[in-house]
Order: sequence, then structure tokens, then C-alpha cells
Amino acid sequence: MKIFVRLFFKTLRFVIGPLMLLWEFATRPRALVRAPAVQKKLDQQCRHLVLYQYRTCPFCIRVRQEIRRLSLNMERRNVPKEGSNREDLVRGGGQAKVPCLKISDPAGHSQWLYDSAAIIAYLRGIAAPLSADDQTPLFIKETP
Ligand SMILES: N[C@@H](CCC(=O)N[C@@H](CS)C(=O)NCC(=O)O)C(=O)O
Repeated sequence: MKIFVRLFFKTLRFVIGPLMLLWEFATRPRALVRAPAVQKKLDQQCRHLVLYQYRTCPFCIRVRQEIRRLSLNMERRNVPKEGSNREDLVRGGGQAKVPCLKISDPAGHSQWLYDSAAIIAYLRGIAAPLSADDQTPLFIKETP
């Protein structure tokens, strides 16, 4: 019986997974285009960020869409059932839950931010001050 239940969920994932990725592609937002100097500054900040994710998790898709919209370039790590990424996530953040944003400081300390809404709020926060600091207009045009 257990094997049938497992097979059922595996099949479900097999069918729903590609549909979710298709949906992610079809609903991808337009990426903001910044002045190169501003983007470069932001890229430097984003080097300290790593998103732990599942490819077909709806909460991760929500975060990835916002990353795309804000044109943030950061590393993403998939978290399979076993492996070093999951071990790092559990050891660092305390939970095997995604999405999770690892925020490292230059001294090597890390904070682990769970919850898609909190991650999106944080990412909007780091993207926003650059427009105020910099005299160059932050968003100069949008691309399709
Ligand atoms: N409220 C959370 C929900 C996150 C969530 O439930 N993530 C699922 C994947 S879709 C998860 O990691 N579950 C634990 C597991 O699969 O081990 C958010 O918005 O990020």
C-alpha cells in the first residue's frame, strides 16, 4: 500500500512539476533595467546572497519571479532530499524548508531568512536604497 501511495505522489509530481515550470515561464515578469553603474553596485551586494530552493515549489517560484523583476543576480542552490545543500540549509538555518535566503556578511557570518514574503520584502529593501543614493536614474527602461 505504502509503495502505491509513494508512486501516486511521484507521478503527481512528475506531471505537475513541468506544468509549474511552464507557468513560471509564461508568467515571468519584465526585468528592470538599471544604469550599468547601479546594476554593478547591486550585483556586488548580491554576491553575499544565496537562495536555497526547489525548482517546482510555488513559494520558490514566487521568490524567483521577484528576483527576475528586480534584476538581481544571485546564486541559487537546489535542495534535493539528500546532499550537501540540504545539510548546509539544516545546519545553518535550522529547518529543511524552502525558499530560504542565506545572507552572508564580509566577516563570514550568515543569517538564514525563511518565508517567501519575508525574502521578497528583504530583496525589495536592498534594491530600493540604490535609487535614492545614486544620482543616476535607477530604472531607465524595461525589457520584454
Ligand atoms: N510559508 C512558507 C511556506 C514554505 C513551504 O511550505 N515550503 C515547502 C516546499 S513548497 C517546504 O519546504 N516544505 C518542507 C519540505 O519539503 O521538507 C513560505 O511562504 O515560504
